[in-house]
Amino acid sequence: MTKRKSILYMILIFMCVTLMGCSQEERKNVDMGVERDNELFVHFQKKYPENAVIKCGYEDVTNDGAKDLVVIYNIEKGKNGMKVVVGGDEYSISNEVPAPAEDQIIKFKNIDDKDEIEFIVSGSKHGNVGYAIFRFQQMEIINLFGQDMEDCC
Ligand SMILES: [Ca+2]
Ligand SMILES: [Ca+2]
Repeated sequence: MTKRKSILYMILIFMCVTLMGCSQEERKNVDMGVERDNELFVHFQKKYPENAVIKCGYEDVTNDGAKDLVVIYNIEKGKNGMKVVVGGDEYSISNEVPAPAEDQIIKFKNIDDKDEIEFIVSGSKHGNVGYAIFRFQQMEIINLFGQDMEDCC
């Protein structure tokens, strides 16, 4: 009876550990906004190994049919940046713009219903919330409109 019980405990512990491991892994993937084996993601990490990636958005921001990757990453403590990794036959990386320090969200919406899809980035810093609307044109991230971005970046 004790042996059976201890085996049962071991199975229970094993199941708990496995389940916890799974859910943590899933949460990580959801948080990042892209699969970790995404080629554009891997390309960015290889090129900038010193910049830890915080959040990504995977969408065709150049309007050429190939998906691109919007990446928010850490530059130094309390300071984040954003770049676009342009997909297609050859990958290239855009200019850098400031990104929110915490709670980053990247959303895609074609706000003027034409040409490139726009992306809306929001976030906060010490409870100060801000957001900005960007468009990607001529290999540059263009800030179309911002609200309190300086307070959250
Ligand atoms: Ca594209
Ligand atoms: Ca547009």
